[in-house]
Amino acid sequence: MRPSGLLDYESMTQKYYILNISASDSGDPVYSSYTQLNISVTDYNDNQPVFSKAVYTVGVGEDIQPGSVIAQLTASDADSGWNAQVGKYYVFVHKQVFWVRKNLRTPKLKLTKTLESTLYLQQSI
Ligand SMILES: [Ca+2]
Ligand SMILES: [Ca+2]
Repeated sequence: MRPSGLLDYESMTQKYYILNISASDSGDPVYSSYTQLNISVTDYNDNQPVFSKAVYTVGVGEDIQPGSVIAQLTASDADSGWNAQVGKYYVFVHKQVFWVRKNLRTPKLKLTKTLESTLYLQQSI
Protein backbone atom coordinates (compact mmCIF):
# COMPACT_ATOMS: atom_id res chain seq x y z
CA MET A 1 0.00 0.00 0.00
CA ARG A 2 1.47 3.33 -1.05
CA PRO A 3 1.22 6.21 1.44
CA SER A 4 -0.51 9.32 0.22
CA GLY A 5 2.05 11.94 -0.63
CA LEU A 6 4.10 13.41 -3.42
CA LEU A 7 7.41 11.68 -2.72
CA ASP A 8 8.44 8.36 -4.20
CA TYR A 9 11.76 7.21 -2.74
CA GLU A 10 12.54 4.83 -5.61
CA SER A 11 12.25 7.53 -8.29
CA MET A 12 13.95 10.33 -6.34
CA THR A 13 17.50 11.13 -7.47
CA GLN A 14 18.08 13.41 -4.48
CA LYS A 15 17.31 11.85 -1.11
CA TYR A 16 18.97 14.47 1.09
CA TYR A 17 18.20 18.19 1.43
CA ILE A 18 19.95 20.99 3.32
CA LEU A 19 17.83 24.05 4.08
CA ASN A 20 19.15 27.32 5.52
CA ILE A 21 16.41 28.98 7.53
CA SER A 22 16.31 32.39 9.13
CA ALA A 23 14.04 33.88 11.78
CA SER A 24 13.71 37.64 12.23
CA ASP A 25 11.92 39.69 14.84
CA SER A 26 9.77 42.71 14.08
CA GLY A 27 11.73 45.10 16.32
CA ASP A 28 13.88 48.07 15.48
CA PRO A 29 16.63 47.22 14.89
CA VAL A 30 15.73 43.85 13.41
CA TYR A 31 17.53 40.85 14.92
CA SER A 32 17.84 37.57 13.09
CA SER A 33 19.25 34.15 13.60
CA TYR A 34 19.95 31.29 11.26
CA THR A 35 19.86 27.56 11.41
CA GLN A 36 20.35 24.67 9.08
CA LEU A 37 17.78 21.94 8.59
CA ASN A 38 19.05 18.64 7.14
CA ILE A 39 16.32 16.46 5.67
CA SER A 40 16.91 12.89 4.64
CA VAL A 41 14.14 11.02 2.89
CA THR A 42 13.81 7.44 4.10
CA ASP A 43 12.35 4.51 2.29
CA TYR A 44 8.82 3.29 2.90
CA ASN A 45 8.04 -0.37 2.22
CA ASP A 46 5.67 0.20 -0.68
CA ASN A 47 6.87 -2.45 -3.12
CA GLN A 48 6.32 -6.19 -2.92
CA PRO A 49 8.93 -8.73 -4.00
CA VAL A 50 8.54 -9.69 -7.64
CA PHE A 51 9.68 -13.00 -9.09
CA SER A 52 11.79 -12.90 -12.23
CA LYS A 53 9.10 -14.95 -13.98
CA ALA A 54 5.35 -15.10 -13.51
CA VAL A 55 5.43 -18.86 -14.11
CA TYR A 56 8.35 -21.27 -13.76
CA THR A 57 8.11 -24.51 -15.65
CA VAL A 58 10.54 -27.39 -15.16
CA GLY A 59 10.54 -31.07 -15.97
CA VAL A 60 12.22 -33.69 -13.80
CA GLY A 61 12.85 -37.39 -14.27
CA GLU A 62 11.12 -39.98 -12.14
CA ASP A 63 14.44 -41.02 -10.66
CA ILE A 64 15.11 -37.62 -9.12
CA GLN A 65 16.49 -37.98 -5.61
CA PRO A 66 15.35 -36.18 -2.47
CA GLY A 67 17.44 -33.06 -1.93
CA SER A 68 17.78 -32.42 -5.64
CA VAL A 69 17.37 -28.86 -6.83
CA ILE A 70 14.32 -28.58 -9.06
CA ALA A 71 14.32 -24.87 -9.78
CA GLN A 72 16.16 -21.74 -8.84
CA LEU A 73 13.86 -18.86 -8.04
CA THR A 74 14.69 -15.21 -7.98
CA ALA A 75 12.57 -12.45 -6.52
CA SER A 76 13.66 -8.84 -6.23
CA ASP A 77 12.20 -5.84 -4.49
CA ALA A 78 12.43 -2.22 -5.64
CA ASP A 79 12.65 -0.80 -2.12
CA SER A 80 15.86 -0.21 -0.18
CA GLY A 81 17.53 -1.77 2.85
CA TRP A 82 15.40 -4.14 4.91
CA ASN A 83 12.36 -3.19 2.84
CA ALA A 84 14.03 -4.87 -0.12
CA GLN A 85 15.35 -7.94 1.69
CA VAL A 86 13.52 -10.99 0.43
CA GLY A 87 14.12 -13.49 3.18
CA LYS A 88 11.23 -15.90 3.15
CA TYR A 89 9.83 -18.15 0.47
CA TYR A 90 6.98 -20.59 0.91
CA VAL A 91 5.56 -23.41 -1.13
CA PHE A 92 1.79 -23.22 -0.81
CA VAL A 93 0.86 -26.58 -2.30
CA HIS A 94 2.70 -29.90 -1.98
CA LYS A 95 4.72 -28.53 0.88
CA GLN A 96 5.36 -32.08 2.14
CA VAL A 97 7.13 -32.88 -1.14
CA PHE A 98 8.84 -29.60 -1.97
CA TRP A 99 10.55 -26.99 0.07
CA VAL A 100 12.35 -23.74 -0.57
CA ARG A 101 15.43 -23.08 1.45
CA LYS A 102 14.91 -19.82 3.28
CA ASN A 103 17.14 -16.82 3.70
CA LEU A 104 18.95 -17.15 0.43
CA ARG A 105 19.36 -14.54 -2.28
CA THR A 106 18.69 -17.13 -4.94
CA PRO A 107 16.51 -19.72 -3.26
CA LYS A 108 16.31 -23.21 -4.67
CA LEU A 109 13.19 -25.32 -4.79
CA LYS A 110 14.16 -28.79 -3.58
CA LEU A 111 12.55 -32.17 -3.40
CA THR A 112 12.07 -33.78 0.01
CA LYS A 113 10.72 -37.19 -1.06
CA THR A 114 11.21 -39.63 -3.87
CA LEU A 115 8.71 -39.22 -6.67
CA GLU A 116 6.99 -42.38 -7.88
CA SER A 117 6.39 -41.24 -11.43
CA THR A 118 7.63 -38.59 -13.79
CA LEU A 119 6.69 -35.23 -12.42
CA TYR A 120 5.88 -32.22 -14.44
CA LEU A 121 5.93 -29.35 -12.05
CA GLN A 122 4.38 -26.05 -12.86
CA GLN A 123 4.58 -23.47 -10.16
CA SER A 124 2.33 -20.51 -10.61
CA ILE A 125 3.07 -17.39 -8.71
CA1 LIG B 1 9.47 -4.16 -0.18
CA1 LIG C 1 9.89 2.31 -1.13
